[in-house]
Amino acid sequence: MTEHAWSLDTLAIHAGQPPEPMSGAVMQPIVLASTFAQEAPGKHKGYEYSRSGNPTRRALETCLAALEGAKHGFAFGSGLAASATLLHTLGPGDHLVCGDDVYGGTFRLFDKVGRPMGIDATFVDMTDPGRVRAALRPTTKLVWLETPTNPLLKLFDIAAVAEVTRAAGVPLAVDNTFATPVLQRPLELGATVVVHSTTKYLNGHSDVVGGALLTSDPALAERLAFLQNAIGAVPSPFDCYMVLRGLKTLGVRVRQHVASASRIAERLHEHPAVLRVMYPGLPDHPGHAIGKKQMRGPGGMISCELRGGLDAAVRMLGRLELFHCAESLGGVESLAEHPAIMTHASIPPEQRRAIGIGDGLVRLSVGLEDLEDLWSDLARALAG
Ligand code: P1T
Repeated sequence: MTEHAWSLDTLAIHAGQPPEPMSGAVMQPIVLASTFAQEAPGKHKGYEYSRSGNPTRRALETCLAALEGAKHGFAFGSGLAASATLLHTLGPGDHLVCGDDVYGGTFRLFDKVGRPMGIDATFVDMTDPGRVRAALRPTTKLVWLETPTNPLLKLFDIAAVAEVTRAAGVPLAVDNTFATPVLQRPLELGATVVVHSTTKYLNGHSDVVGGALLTSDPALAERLAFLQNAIGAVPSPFDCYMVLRGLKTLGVRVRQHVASASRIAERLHEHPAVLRVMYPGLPDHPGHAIGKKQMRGPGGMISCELRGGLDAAVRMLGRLELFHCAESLGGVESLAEHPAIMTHASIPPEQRRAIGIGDGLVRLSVGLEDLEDLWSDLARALAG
């Protein structure tokens, strides 16, 4: 197959998924086998043991790599399993630089797991790439960013940060979970490796926890292949199948998430109960111009600060009927959550406040329900 010539919507349906040779089945078989018969010791058909490699996982890894324009893909049992495996490319005495606004679990991984391993981390606001340069040390082995960030929806200029990391010879990891490859392709902008929580938009139906790493760097790919097998944080074949199934509609889903979120963000912006709306599609967003440059749409996530602070946020979340109050994002159903109490509780309160995660902050994952139904739910919850 000449997959490289196809557009993303086509790759999402076909990449890594030729019809099954025996029956012609057009959907990938779920190969549950934990082990594979060998003709003679060491003489096998490419699979030995399902932790090391599995045909259903291989199909997913090939498809995800194609979507990100990567040569190599690695799937994991969760987004954090992918991140933890990447963290293991560093060792005691090494240092990493991370964006100041990341998923709470990513902060916790670097702060509470990496530091005891002897890996120091510096968190910096990367809206000025000069701060990344200033934070680099001779021992820096990884620069990590999310854009758009979770939960503040800040945008960092991937190409500008990549220029800094390339000059220093340090790999750049970009967590592309919020944007998806439909809206942003970090490897084309100079990133070394893309990180995903496939739990979110890629699977898209809130029924799988998974993760992935995608890279075209041969040395990093070799190390990741070793670590994926040696650490063993791999996904089940069934979960791989589920993500492959979800991926087939990724393009249409993400375009609709963007269309609905854009309208809701505009309306929230005008709402008297809302102090501030964080959405890259709004012209007053500080990263609006960067978004136009590096993204094909501002995404389906919106954060907003309510005038009434914590009480107003908790009241609003309690009044919503269609939006579920729940962690996670990127599914067909709309979700709302309170970052300070829920997804970012693992960040110390003073640090949360310092970066702008206030007690009145509410994060919305705008789903695929009817736009007017969603708006009437939000308007009712914000009223009074
Ligand atoms: O939950 P898991 O599949 O392990 O993925 C972790 C992760 C990594 N990167 C980003 C940007 C994320 O948002 C997450 C998980 N986030 C949530 C559960 C959340 O509600 O924000």
